[in-house]
Amino acid sequence: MEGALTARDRVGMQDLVLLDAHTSETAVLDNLRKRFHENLIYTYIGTLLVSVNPYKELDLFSKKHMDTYMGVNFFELPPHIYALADNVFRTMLSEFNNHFILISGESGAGKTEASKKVLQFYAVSCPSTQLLDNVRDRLLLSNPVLEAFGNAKTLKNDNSSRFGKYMDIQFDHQGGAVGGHILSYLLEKSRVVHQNHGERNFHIFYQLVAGGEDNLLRWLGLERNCQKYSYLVQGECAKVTSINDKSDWKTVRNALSVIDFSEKDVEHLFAIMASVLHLGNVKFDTDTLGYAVLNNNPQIHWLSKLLGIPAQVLQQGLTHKKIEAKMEEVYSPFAVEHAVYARDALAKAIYGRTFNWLVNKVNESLANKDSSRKTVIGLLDIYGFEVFHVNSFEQFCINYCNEKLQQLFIQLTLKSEQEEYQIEGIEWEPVPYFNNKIICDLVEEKYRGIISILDEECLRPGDATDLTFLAKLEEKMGGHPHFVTHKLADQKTRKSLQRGNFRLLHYAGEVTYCVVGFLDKNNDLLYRNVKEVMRQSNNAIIQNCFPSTEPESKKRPETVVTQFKGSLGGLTDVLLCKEPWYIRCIKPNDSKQPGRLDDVLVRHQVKYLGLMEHLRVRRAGFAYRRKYEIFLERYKPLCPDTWPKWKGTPSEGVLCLIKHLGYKPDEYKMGRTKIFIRHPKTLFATEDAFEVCKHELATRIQAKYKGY
Ligand code: AD9
Ligand code: MG
Repeated sequence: MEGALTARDRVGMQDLVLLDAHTSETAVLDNLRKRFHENLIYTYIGTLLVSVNPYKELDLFSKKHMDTYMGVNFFELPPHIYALADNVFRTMLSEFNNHFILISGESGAGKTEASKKVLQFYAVSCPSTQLLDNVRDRLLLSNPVLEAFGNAKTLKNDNSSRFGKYMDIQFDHQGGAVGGHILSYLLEKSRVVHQNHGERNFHIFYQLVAGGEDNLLRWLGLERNCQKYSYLVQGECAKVTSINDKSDWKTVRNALSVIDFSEKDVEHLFAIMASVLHLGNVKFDTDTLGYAVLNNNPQIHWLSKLLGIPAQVLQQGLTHKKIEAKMEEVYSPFAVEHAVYARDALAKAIYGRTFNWLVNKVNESLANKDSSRKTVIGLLDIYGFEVFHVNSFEQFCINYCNEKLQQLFIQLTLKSEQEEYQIEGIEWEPVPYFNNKIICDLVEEKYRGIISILDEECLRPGDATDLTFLAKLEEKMGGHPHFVTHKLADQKTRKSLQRGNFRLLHYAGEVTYCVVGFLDKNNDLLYRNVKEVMRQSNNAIIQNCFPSTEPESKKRPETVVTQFKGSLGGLTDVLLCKEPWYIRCIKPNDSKQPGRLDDVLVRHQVKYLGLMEHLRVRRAGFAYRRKYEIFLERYKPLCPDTWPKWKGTPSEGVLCLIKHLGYKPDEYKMGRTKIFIRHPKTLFATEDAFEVCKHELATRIQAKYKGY
């Protein structure tokens, strides 16, 4: 019928590789838009999954959907996150190796939701026993717990991850999920004491105040009113329409029980949460000499009760600093400003350390006791790239982390893929791409990068301030193409820059950072005597978090950003020894609205997520490659007349085998050590034939032995 739209016109291609040969960014954008408006949020580029956040519940994630995608060849059904999860799972089972799924995209793009969907798929669909049901529940329920303590409402996302999370799901030989392990990365602790306008503290506080049972709140000395707590009201948005703190409280309480938190653990945990709120309300008076004093402070009473520390000791700890002079200990009083700083530092330390305790506790509960060899699928869900009106040290760390993940993606896909063709002697027209290594180096290069300069200022005694740090940056980085100072702002980005700020041209866009607080946050100092005060606590979690054995070495502890750099390096090592899979998440609009796709915003993401380059490499390249020996070993039963008599090299064997299977010349290429297959379909056909062959063999054997 003339003028009628074909299904393909309407819903676009499900794999971008199938678009016309010289695909433009506009064509990719059009395709994503068409699909988005048909509620088709998933699209492939080969085996990479692109996911556009629908900002509404879609009927795509039922048990029925899981069953549909379980065990079906990847390209047979419409793209789905379950198809990717299933593909990873089956590859792991057949090759008995380790994998990870890198989920990336900016804040609010849907990474955390995606990682939950993958986990749910494994928990529900994998073979299970009664014993494993227990593990499954714990895996699933670790999510609401960690989200309650590690996520918060920001201006970008009502449930924004404020820590990085890498989770290994461990499987046995049969594919049963038998355990898990979580690594967490740099929690944004500053949120405990300060929130920007329109943002909240971590969810758990609001859940406790809204949902905590009357007698619990009474015991904790809390009122059922967030407005009473200075740590909860700075953003002026304690209530969020998309969040039901009361019912979330019930979920979290139930989850804590399932993952082995004893009643005592729970009691101690919430005593700590309440203590943080009381601490925030501690107000200091000034004595006649101008020093901070605490007069009849009701908060001290509650802190003393909940933490099990004498009120006197707490009072002294919050208003004095211990100085060791000539074999003598002297207590020097704080000015109010200092006392407030020490109080906030303590609140952050308590929260941050309790969060780490929580992750360890969850890990104990997920630990698999059986020592036989397991394979794992890792899920990486980290805070996404973010740009606010004012960006500080926290955004600097988060965006640095995103640069590192982008670098990993580039290394594993664009770079290594093209290098492999070269090594294997496959004819190849190189695809150019932007390598963000230059930005990673700008941030982290030894002795010369921003981190080194920041640390140098943090460790320099004397007059180092945020502004001296900035001056050093300007002096040393001024000429760098991705660094902008206020002197050069107009030339490089044509946007002026205020004093006290510097701008980085990140792979995902430019971000202006305000240096105020960089030194303090990076030092993250906690006065030694405050630690000693905490050690007197009879709260078991606090005892665990402030152990008396904590080394008080004379050497300065590593700064926050250097620790973070180290842990990201460790993460890269963990990932590099596994087989990678990718989910690239896209945020359709900035207003969290369903059904709206902002072209400019999405085009920008298509660009910086490297989708075009990935598409070009995929299209020109080969979806599947395997060493000749492995390929031959798996598929030679398909050619029973030739084997086991065959004599020759593995590559000759593979040639003979694929001739037998009828591969056409443009479907494959023979490299030095591997066979490269252009389309997954070719391989899937071979896999299907292999399954049939296995089945026939099994039937024949059964028939043969029937008579016995
Ligand atoms: V951040 O970097 O942690 O700030 P994420 O993790 O990328 O960010 P998140 O997964 O939390 O974003 O998604 C943001 C919100 O979008 C969710 O709270 C949901 O309301 C919404 N969302 C995301 N994915 C889906 C989905 N598949 N279906 C429905 C979704 N809603
Ligand atoms: Mg998230």
